[in-house]
Parts: sequence; structure tokens; C-alpha cells
Amino acid sequence: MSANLSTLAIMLDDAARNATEATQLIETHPDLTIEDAYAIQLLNVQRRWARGERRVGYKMGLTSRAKMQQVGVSEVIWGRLTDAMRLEDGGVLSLSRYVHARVEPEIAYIIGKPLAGEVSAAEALRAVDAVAPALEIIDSRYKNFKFSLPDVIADNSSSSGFYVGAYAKPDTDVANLGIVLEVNGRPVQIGSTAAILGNPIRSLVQAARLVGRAGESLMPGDIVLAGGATAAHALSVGEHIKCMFQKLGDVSFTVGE
Ligand code: OOG
Ligand code: MG
Repeated sequence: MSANLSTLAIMLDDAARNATEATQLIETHPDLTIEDAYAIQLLNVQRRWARGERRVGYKMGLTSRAKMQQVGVSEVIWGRLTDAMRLEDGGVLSLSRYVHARVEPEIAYIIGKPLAGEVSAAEALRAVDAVAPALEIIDSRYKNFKFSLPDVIADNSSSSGFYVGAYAKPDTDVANLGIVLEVNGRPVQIGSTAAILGNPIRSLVQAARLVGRAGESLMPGDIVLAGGATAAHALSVGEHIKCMFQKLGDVSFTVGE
């Protein structure tokens, strides 16, 4: 199976690099386990590191009911972020670099002290240097954005890009902040950070646990995306996306060719 895992990782990495659709792994590998899927994810991301991309943190996924319902998978998942995925707040997103990109509002934690394993919310908070409003660009490489749990994990949990807005102090209360996601000035998603596991800090607790289980740690300087607070919006060329976060400010970008 291990030779096979790297074949699958190469296939997914190529799909991401070339912005081409992939077939769901479970169609040909119905017995693929969650463990296999995380092994494929690591092999997949190792190919990015080999090309010179640097690790910059982690993303949590499916931490809100809105997200679970939208994709029909209801387990918390995680993926790895690299510097090449970071996008500039206020800039132009090149849509042709993606298969079928979507955007979703998130909260980002910037880590100040190493954190891994079983930790309380208070311990997790003590490891935080700053919090920030964020937008994630997700781009499942699978046809029609359809996947099973092992499929999405192997595909680095749909990671493809992220924007981080202005940093706020680590003790800023982000438990229940209003969010409005606007497209060309019209609200398309309205929600609250409380949709993220009741309080986004719980997502950081889960990140420490799950990343720790994989033998890794959240490290100083890492960015951790807590997961989408609302359903994601499918992007089209010409859209101006602006997301307003109560207390934290706005994050925006324009969708180009
Ligand atoms: C899976 C990734 C989920 C989130 O924030 O919930 C995710 C997907 O929806 O493609 O990033
Ligand atoms: Mg997300």
C-alpha cells in the first residue's frame, strides 16, 4: 500500500499545481482509512516543501455545522499551510490558479509558544500571540467539490489560500463576533464566530490535540485557521469580496481571471 499512497499523493499534488480535477480516491480505493489519508496528506505536502514552500501553520476544517452540512462530512479535520498559500489582503485573486475556488470567513490564531497534545482552552489561549480576522480560499481538487472524509484529508483538507487581516491582542474576546461576507456590496453570508465549535478557541484546542497526535506541534509564529464560520461562497471573476468582522475589522480581495 505504501507505494500506492505516494502515487495518490502525486496525483493530488499535480491536480493542485495544474488546477485540474481529480477523481475521488475512494472510487478506486474503497478501503482507504483515515490513517492512510493523513499519510497521503503528508506525502502531498512534502512535495510542496521539496519545491521550496515553507510550513507556516495549520488549518482546521469542518468545525461548524454550516460547513459540515455544505459538504456532507461531519468530522473535524486538519491540514497544513505553506507560505505559498498566503494571499495579500486587498489584492487580486487569480481564479485560473484554482479548480473551483470558494471563500469562507475564519478566525486566525498566531501562536506564541509551542502547543501540542491535550490542553485546556485556558492553556491554548496562553499560547496565543495574536488573533486576526481571516478568509480561507478552499479548492477541493475533486470533481464537483464532492468527497468523502478520507478523500478530503488526503487533499490537504482543500487548503489552497488564505488572507489574514489586522492582528488584535491575544485577549480579544472572539467567542461571539458578528460576521458579514459581502459580494459586490451585497451580503451573501451572515454569521458569528460562535458557529466555530461554540467558540473558536475550542478549534485551537482540537488543533493541538490532532496535530500532536501526528507527532507535530503548533510552533511560535504559526498561523492556525479555526475553520469556516459560515458556508463557503463559490467565486466568479469580477467579484469584489469583503468580509466584515465585528471588532476585528475587514478582509477583502477582488477576483480576477
Ligand atoms: C473542506 C475543508 C473545510 C473549513 O473551514 O471547514 C474547511 C472543504 O469544505 O472543502 O476548510
Ligand atoms: Mg476553512
